[in-house]
Amino acid sequence: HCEVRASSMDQMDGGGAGRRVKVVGKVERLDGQSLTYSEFVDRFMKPNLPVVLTGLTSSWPSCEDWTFAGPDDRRRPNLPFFAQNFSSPRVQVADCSAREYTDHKRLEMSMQEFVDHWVRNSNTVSSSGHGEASSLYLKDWHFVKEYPDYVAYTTPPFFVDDWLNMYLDSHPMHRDSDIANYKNEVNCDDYRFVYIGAKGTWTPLHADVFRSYSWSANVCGRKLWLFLAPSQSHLIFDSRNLRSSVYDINEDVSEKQFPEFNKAEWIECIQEQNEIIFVPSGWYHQVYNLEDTISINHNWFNAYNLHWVTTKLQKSILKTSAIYVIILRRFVNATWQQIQA
Ligand SMILES: O=C(O)CCC(=O)C(=O)O
Ligand SMILES: [Fe+2]
Repeated sequence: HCEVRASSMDQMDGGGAGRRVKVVGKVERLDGQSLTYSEFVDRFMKPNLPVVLTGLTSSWPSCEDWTFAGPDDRRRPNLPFFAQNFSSPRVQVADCSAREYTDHKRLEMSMQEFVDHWVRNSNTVSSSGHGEASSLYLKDWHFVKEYPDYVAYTTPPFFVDDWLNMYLDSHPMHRDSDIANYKNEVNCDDYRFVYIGAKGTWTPLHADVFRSYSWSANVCGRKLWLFLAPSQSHLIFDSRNLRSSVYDINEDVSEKQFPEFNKAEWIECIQEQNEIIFVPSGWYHQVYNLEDTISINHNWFNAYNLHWVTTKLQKSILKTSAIYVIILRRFVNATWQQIQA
């Protein structure tokens, strides 16, 4: 049958006409000030459902310090402030125009280099008369860990029962300042991140690490989220290679490789400035920055999703050990043949 394909711009503008994926619902939005913790547990954390919460960031210093006032009450990233005050020598940056396996190609650069690249690109005027936004997306920046004395935000009460970060805080991995340990240290030590991306940067389809929960707050900017419930996650896997899933729901997804993809029913959300989204365990999601966006994001688990995390870890251990068995068998065979030769 013939289907009109939405361009990626339609998708990124949240436009409906000709959309390619089937969107069947929107994420609920609630005032976080009047929601109680037990309501949050009963309605979202326990049943593992997404929600957007408003009104929880008004006292965050980051919302002022990291942004400029822009038109229509929309704030814009204050990049010089980052270059001046948080001049990290190495930040992880995804190049959203380049795929590497299941993710974007990752680069490392200094904060200053990231800011310079952004400014250079926004000053370049293309034939359409608009600046070409940078395709570089600063991700997984361990901000709290790198700048512990600067209080950028306070974790909303709904997300403080966090065994993952609590555990990692009390079991520091490498505390020496040896540069060789730097990369290892920032990768292992917590799951509290800052993301900075120009309009058009995006995150490919994925479910979060160990099937943890995540929450993500827009300090400024807007994001378009597309979610798939865990009961449907089998629909986005390769029919022959169950380890491989769809990378970009907006591209021409091969029907041969992913025969059930068109059956998937997506839940959509446009997350505005200062709103916080709760991402439940095991929900696949793809995310677009509809404006230049700064977000703060934690991954965590607790009693309500521990079963998701342990099941996932058990499966990964089984898979990894199966791979080792195959490699070991090949090694033994090769060695045996060498001995016989
Ligand atoms: O904001 C993004 O680009 C991705 C965030 C995300 O995947 C998450 O918070 O789980
Ligand atoms: Fe995620």
